Amino acid sequence: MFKKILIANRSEIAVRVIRACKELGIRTVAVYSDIDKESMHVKMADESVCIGPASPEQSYLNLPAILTAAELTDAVAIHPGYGFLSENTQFAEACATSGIVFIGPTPENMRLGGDKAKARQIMKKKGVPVVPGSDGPVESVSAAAKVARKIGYPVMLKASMGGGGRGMKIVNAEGELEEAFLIAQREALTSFGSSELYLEKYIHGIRHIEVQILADSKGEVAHLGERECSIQRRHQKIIEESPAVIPERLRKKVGDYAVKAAKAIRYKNIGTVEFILSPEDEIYFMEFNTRIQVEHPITEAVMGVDLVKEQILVSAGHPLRFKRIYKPRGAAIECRINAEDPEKFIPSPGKIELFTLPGGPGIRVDTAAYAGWNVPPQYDSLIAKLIAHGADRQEAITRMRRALDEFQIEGIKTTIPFHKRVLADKNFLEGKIDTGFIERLNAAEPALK
Ligand code: MV4
Repeated sequence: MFKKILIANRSEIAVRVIRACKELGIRTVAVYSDIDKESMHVKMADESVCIGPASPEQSYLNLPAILTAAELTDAVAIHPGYGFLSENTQFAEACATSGIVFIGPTPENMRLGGDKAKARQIMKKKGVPVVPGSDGPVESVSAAAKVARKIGYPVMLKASMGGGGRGMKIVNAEGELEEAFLIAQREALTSFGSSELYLEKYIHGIRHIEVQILADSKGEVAHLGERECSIQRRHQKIIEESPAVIPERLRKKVGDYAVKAAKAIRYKNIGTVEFILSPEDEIYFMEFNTRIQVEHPITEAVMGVDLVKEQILVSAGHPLRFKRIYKPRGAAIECRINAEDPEKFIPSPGKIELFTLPGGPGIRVDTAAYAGWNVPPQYDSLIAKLIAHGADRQEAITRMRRALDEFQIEGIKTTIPFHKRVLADKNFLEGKIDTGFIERLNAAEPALK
């Protein structure tokens, strides 16, 4: 087993990884920026190294500084968490060059995770369903027009190197195509460093369903059920739940597709296969997420597995454990508590004056925040993840509402009031959700005063 791991991240996910390391008897190294000196992840790690000023580019994205910190402390592996360098192929390759294990998939897996047009093309060839559209990238307006005419409008232009909802454009008719294509190309080039686009039929009223996968270095693949992530706002997930509220027939299908997708690209380590579910109950592959995700705790609750621990074990070459005993138990929901205005969703950094955590049966809070701590404006506004687990969806929701009432945060604004609104909504309670849910909620019932 690894003797020492460096965690190339901050906040709750750094704390989460340190906890897994402690249980495995692995020493930990925290890295931190100037303003994160008093952070919980720094206090919890065995050692810590300052890697630069507050700006992410100069600290948590500072590849040479992080590799130097690993070398100075004799860390034999690096866990990247999520965000920051977690999906950076160059970083994974640089780790390998320095003889350090990158705790994550192979560089090839990561490259394919970044190249959505290529991933789509491979999945189609391997028999994993994709939305009707182009076979790989579309090189020109005329090539796009040809595909669009065949599949019919509306279509969606997507940046090959985009993803997570960034760099997408809906085109309603051929008359709009040329202008949209040129704008999308230009935006893709500035945002992702590549102007390459691909095209898909646009499907309205979809749900976002993703499947957790875990694969060992021998290529054994297990799936750990699905998560419903449709409650999102401008591609930022806000509430996730597991299992998804779908018929058993679809649950089986999406799990099988995910394993097939992972095997087709010889996927290693932890990952997520993202699908969309159409109103007609068609499942389509969307993309690979080649990291541990924010919402992993709901899968942990339902499957009774420590995913970070399992991830570290497979990274160290261990075979998959309990391959046949991943059995779902009950239901879990996660609310992302952000330091944001709950009506306008604009960041609300500052000093936390009071921080009283909820507790009791079925409640988990992943956080690195505490009373007296300053939420810095430089980073993501996620300050806590509240996870409720129950015997069924109804109990998980009831527990979540109870825990949201217990959670007391003062000094900054948080999204807790917004979560309370969603969890009291009739459609949400009936499981009638899709990616348009929050927009409809705000239109029907403008934010409470
Ligand atoms: C789509 C789609 C509809 N049709 N593709 C957004 C995240 C990225 N992984 C895939 N996304 C979508 N792709 C086709 N062909 C709808 C989404 C989508 C979405 C689109 C608009 C507004 C909110 C959305 C939320 C999730 C997914």
